[in-house]
Amino acid sequence: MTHVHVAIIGAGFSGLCMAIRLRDHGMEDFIVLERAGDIGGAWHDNTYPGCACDVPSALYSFSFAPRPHWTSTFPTQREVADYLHRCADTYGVRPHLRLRHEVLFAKWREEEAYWEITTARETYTANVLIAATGPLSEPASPSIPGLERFAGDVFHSAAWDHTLNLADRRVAVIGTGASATQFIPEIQPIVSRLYVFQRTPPWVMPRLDRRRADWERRLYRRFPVLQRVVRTTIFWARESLVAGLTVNRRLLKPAEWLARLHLHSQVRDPGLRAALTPDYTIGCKRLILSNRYLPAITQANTELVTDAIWAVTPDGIVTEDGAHRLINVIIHATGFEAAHMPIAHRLHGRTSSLAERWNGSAEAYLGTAVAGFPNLFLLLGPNTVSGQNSSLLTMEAQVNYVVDALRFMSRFRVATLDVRRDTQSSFVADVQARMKGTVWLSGCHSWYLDERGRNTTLWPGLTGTFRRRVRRFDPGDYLLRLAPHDADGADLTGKDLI
Ligand code: N01
Repeated sequence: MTHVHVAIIGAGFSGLCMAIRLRDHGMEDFIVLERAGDIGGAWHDNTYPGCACDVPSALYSFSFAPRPHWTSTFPTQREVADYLHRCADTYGVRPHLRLRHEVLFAKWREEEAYWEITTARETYTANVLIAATGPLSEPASPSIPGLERFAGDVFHSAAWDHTLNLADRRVAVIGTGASATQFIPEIQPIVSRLYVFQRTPPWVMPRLDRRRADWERRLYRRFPVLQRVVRTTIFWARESLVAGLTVNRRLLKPAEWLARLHLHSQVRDPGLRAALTPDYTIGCKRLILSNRYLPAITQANTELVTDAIWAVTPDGIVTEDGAHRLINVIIHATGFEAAHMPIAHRLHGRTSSLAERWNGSAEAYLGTAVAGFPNLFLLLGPNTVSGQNSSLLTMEAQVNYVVDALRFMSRFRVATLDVRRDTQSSFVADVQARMKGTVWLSGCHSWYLDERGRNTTLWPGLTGTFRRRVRRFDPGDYLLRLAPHDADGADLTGKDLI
């Protein structure tokens, strides 16, 4: 068994950021365990046609690694993946990567004060475990009666089957979220028939995208401060949405009018328009930015199906009104297990797995630490994702917090850190109290909510507020145990420090 000081699970944005920051602070005794054959996380897995970022490129980079070369306002999946590869090279992370090392099980060993981590290849032990698996790592597929008997092809948008030629096929897309609305305009012109199965219509806003001119990119390269100004401007423009999302929903009305105008200008048929009009407050579910989704739905070879799916037959889909549509390919664009953090089933702390501890509703102090799970840190854990801004900003602040904690541990020879239960409870109570009255709890069903109807995904406030909360690691929030020997060699095993 190999022992390392720190093991990071996941080589997506947050795992790579963590690795880069550890190296910045001279910590080299760590590994990054990644189940895929390459780095990138969600940006490695999601390669569907039209896959792109819906956060402006100026914001979609690490603050310490701005990229002047983005080709447009919203970068494509290929560009983002390429950016991450460059960062891995520039910051010397590659020697730490352990690809195809899916973490199957990790158990906290109390006596040894380390995590024992079983991967698909090897078993490791690590003093500290950092779960950087992200909210969008596990695709969610619908369970529809008869699906297993379907004779055609079936795949999820997050595992696009590029070997399959969709030309002249009869294709069903289940779901109308951010992924579906990006690839539908790409496949609509080539398929013979496209059935879009919509359960809830999304609010769609214009996508203000444009290519960056060469001179612009040269300017950003020459004067990085300009890019920082643009980044800061976009950041604050997005932060200004918080008042409408969390305090006064009337402030969201202008956005709703704009979305209605967009729909009106792109869809002429009143019946189709009605079917595409949401009946919930804008912002309750993730907003869609697209200029091409609605026009694709109006095309002659496309049908928007709003009747619920009843069953799948070997050659098609039957809806509850009894209609049977012949289909060759089914694409699940049904999103991810975001609220459940699937890795929680595999992490076993002092007395239970994280999933058992959470019992259907995730919670963590600062979205980062869970009582009873010593030396475990979560990146982009419960209630950290930004509803209005780039979650990279949240994640970077969390990474700095974890680095602070690790430095504290090594400086004071702390063997274990376990967040205080009451600290965690009062933090969670505060977050959930502030969640009340937000647009995300205004009645729609979304992936932000868990099975108990609690929003355990988003941070209910300004991104800047979260960043301030995690700015400094406070040892008073934790129960600490010292390493076996202090600097003078005295045996301190098991002694509480604070
Ligand atoms: O998934 P979603 P996504 N039967 O959960 C429907 C990020 N992202 O992959 O609304 C029928 O949004 C479901 O219907 P309903 C982004 O944060 C980012 O599209 O629940 N339908 C919905 O329409 C995004 O929010 C980028 O009623 C079913 C759809 O499937 C997140 O990923 C790009 C169903 C799922 O939509 C997820 O997006 C792409 C069922 N059983 C994605 N189950 C960027 O640009 C679900 N649905 C950064």
